[in-house]
Amino acid sequence: MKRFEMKSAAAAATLLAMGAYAGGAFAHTQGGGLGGSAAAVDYYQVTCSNDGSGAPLSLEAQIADNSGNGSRAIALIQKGNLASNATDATEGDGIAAYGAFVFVNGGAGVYNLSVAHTAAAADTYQVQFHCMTGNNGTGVHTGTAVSNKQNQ
Ligand SMILES: [Ca+2]
Repeated sequence: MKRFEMKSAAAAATLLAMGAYAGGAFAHTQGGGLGGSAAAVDYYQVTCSNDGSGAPLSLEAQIADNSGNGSRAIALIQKGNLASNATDATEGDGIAAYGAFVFVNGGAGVYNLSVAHTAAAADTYQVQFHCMTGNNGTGVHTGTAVSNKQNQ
């Protein structure tokens, strides 16, 4: 377990560096790793607010599963009575190969973003998310902040 944590930290640092390179103010990415338990969940809260670009209407999110090990990483986003589930069609093909964006039209406020996986294996992943001024990820990017609440 200790060994995985060190590898995971190195992977996260690489992901962060690449995220910074890829993108300026619009790059809202979160890299992480899920441990060996199939029940592992990394839980984040993403807060959408008006940063001057406009009031948020939706949060969009997509995930890249960077570990081709038969355990699929998924991202569930939820606010109020609305939820959506992002998956990556091809595991292990690199952090730039994200799955499709999914959307929750929850307006301003706090969205729950949980990353889980389907089997007992060590997975590394990267999630990208943006608060947008239109429904279904349309409009322009607006205030987006993330905090990690659980790291497994
Ligand atoms: Ca995987």
